[in-house]
Amino acid sequence: MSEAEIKSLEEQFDAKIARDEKIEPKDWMPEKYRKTHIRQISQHAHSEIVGMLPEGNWITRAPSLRRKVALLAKVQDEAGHGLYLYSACETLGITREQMYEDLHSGKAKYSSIFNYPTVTWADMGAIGWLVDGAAIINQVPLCNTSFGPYARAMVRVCKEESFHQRQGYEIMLSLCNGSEEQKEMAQDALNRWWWPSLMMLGPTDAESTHTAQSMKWKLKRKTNDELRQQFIDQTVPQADILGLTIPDPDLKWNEETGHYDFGEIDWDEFWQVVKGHGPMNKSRLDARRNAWENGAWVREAATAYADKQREGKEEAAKAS
Ligand code: FAQ
Repeated sequence: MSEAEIKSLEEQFDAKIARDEKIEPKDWMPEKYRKTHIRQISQHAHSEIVGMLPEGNWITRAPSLRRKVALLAKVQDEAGHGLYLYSACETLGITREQMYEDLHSGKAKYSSIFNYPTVTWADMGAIGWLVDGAAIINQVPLCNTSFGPYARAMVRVCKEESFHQRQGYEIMLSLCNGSEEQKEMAQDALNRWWWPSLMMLGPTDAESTHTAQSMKWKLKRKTNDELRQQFIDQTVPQADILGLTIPDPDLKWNEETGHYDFGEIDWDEFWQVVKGHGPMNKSRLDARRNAWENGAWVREAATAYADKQREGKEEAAKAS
């Protein structure tokens, strides 16, 4: 393709983005747009699948049948979200095997938040309330992202996340209305999950390598800092209703800005976790690698069955 042809395609692409039209898989797109979408969507898919592990740990220990059914449904939804996202990503020309390989080799990232342990039942409440709460704030703008398959996947994901957030908040509410010990458990879970939930929304805008370009492409509709502030402003009144204290002595309503001011985030901890040195990184990756290896016979059996079905159809077609 000549330089003039590429320039014309780029202009048409930019005009489409400016008109808020969706980019579809068969449309021409700059190589960097394709690559950055593969990066973000595959990391998002990996986060959903790895994100099943901290809660999966509690399914057999849920305190009642009702809680067990709700938690089971939530974890299954997360598997579904991973599958829509892997499918959306495949439309950009990467295979699912390649994405899994990148996760298992440690090349691809997944969300930092899933590298923390779930030590009490209250953690199921805190994850639903805070982690799904932050995920919704991050993902609602993605329903309007410029790449069609990603935007459409996000619409359904967000509907399900809203149920997830409510089931978590309801667990917290029950614990806070329960015995003194139960309320302490809820406070302890908030203390451990608050700061990692703020980190989950990504580095500050000043430190973020991709935000500026992703905003231009309308992949991101809001910056990491904007989303973090929105999350804090939304969540503090919810903690007040629960009667819990956010573990940040610098948290204060600011009349002038109309937002909460908050304390310094420990970015060293964030980067340590992102680089693989969080409390559960090794265990999470080992679990995913083992699942892949132990599932080899299922993939082989499914492929053999599909081959047999196809051969059967071909023979039937020849005979008729
Ligand atoms: N963890 O330049 P930026 C969920 C990396 S789903 C690890 O700001 P970007 C549902 C980033 O990749 C949770 N790494 O990057 C659920 C980049 O490194 P790279 C996942 C992080 O992409 C709930 C570098 O730092 N959600 O929770 C993190 O513009 C409950 C520089 O960062 C999504 O994936 C992090 N937290 O903005 C499931 C949403 N933050 O790739 C189960 C879609 C940043 O150059 C239970 N993704 N990094 O090597 C996004 O919105 C964006 O990708 C951000 C990061 C906002 C996460």
